[in-house]
Amino acid sequence: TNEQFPDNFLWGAATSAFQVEGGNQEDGKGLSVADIRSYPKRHQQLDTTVSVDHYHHWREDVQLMKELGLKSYRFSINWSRIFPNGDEVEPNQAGLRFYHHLIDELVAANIEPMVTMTHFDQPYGLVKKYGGWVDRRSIADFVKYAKWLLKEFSPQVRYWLTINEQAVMVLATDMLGIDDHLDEHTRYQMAYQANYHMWLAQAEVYKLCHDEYPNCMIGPAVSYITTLPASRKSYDMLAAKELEDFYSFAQMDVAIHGVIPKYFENELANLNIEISTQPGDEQVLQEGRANYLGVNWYCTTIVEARRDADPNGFIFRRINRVIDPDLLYTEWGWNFDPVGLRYGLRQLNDRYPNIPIAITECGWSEREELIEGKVHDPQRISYLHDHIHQMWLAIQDGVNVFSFNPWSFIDLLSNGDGMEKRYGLVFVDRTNFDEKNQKRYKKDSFYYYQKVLQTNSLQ
Ligand code: BGP
Repeated sequence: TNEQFPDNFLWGAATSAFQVEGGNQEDGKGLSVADIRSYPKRHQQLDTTVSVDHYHHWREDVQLMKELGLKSYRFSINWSRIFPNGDEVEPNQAGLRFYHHLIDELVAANIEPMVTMTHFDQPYGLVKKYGGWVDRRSIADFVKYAKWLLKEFSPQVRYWLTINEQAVMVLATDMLGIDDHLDEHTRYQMAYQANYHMWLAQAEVYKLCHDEYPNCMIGPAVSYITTLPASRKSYDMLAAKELEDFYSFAQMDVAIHGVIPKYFENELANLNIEISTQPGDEQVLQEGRANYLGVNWYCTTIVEARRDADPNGFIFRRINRVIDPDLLYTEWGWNFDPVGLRYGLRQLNDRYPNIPIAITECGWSEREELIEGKVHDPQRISYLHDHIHQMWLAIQDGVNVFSFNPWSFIDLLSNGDGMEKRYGLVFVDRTNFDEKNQKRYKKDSFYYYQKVLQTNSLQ
């Protein structure tokens, strides 16, 4: 095949801390929002005390990454390993040590670390103390944490991602530690205030990073759900655009342009939400901008306008999601629409010309079992093949994509479905719930991806 990738293309794979590590109270680690959230779901093996025990298998896992031929690895640092309650002045040395060991091992293996500062895991201590991101004090606590990470790890880590998918947390408000029993308006009021604080906190960190660590790249990891109209009718097209702008592009517009877009403010007004701000905030956003985008891309969503809806109602009440009978869907309703990736990347390049893009997540989920030591996952292989092909075409179109990280390197806890919904290239046998000695097995997709990496081309 002649679908060759650029020489220095960063072929990676992705995970996040609470989803793989386990050891959620070891070596001084405090509990995070993710840990608290996982407890009621223990029956689905969504239990961060064990996860897939990467905390004790990291050496073996890096060995597997080497064998796979990874050029980079996207993972996250567990905030409450470093600041157990979030408000300490000095970091927890044992927490820093774990990541030093991991990063040293990666660098020795020539694997470029791409590090997320927080992936759904604010220290629960901050939620108890002042309500977490909802409170303005969270900005200073995040900036302090980010400063420490940059200082400790920036010589080895050049690619930083600040906050993972804040739009997801804002909609699933319990991921911010907001009480589920509150009425919807109160929860959204709190969540969008939290969203605002996350924007300010990241702007400060972008600026700090550019000023003090000019060799680093830093940006957000955004959930980009490319949104398509169910028909060519103008009202469906507008509905699709409005949803995509509000959910995905607002996050990127703020990170890249440093201004909160008017369409976003209008939606908050539709929800009767008022954000409290302080003088100088606009300047903070303006002065702190990302210099690349981490884009989590899985599928498209197809929407139609609800023409009976209140035109001044919230965007999610102005649309219906539509299932496309021509597309394949996972059991959890995520479609297989690879051309959507090329189309989405083109849109990003139109909106943010020349901004480098890392695809920080992209993957296919299945319920899977080990059969005689093997896992056959042909659907994941064709997902990878077709998405890599469309990404290659987007690069030919002129889009600056420099890295691709399938979700996930290894089986891990899915946010809603624990170990029942698997994404990994590596299978983890967790049939025995409390089993610490979780064995790893390479799936068929591991060998497929390995070939792509060896040849630096589509296979
Ligand atoms: C993204 C998150 C990941 C991951 C993935 C799959 O939203 O950044 O943490 O879990 O989606 O989602 P799920 O776990 O719900 O299948």
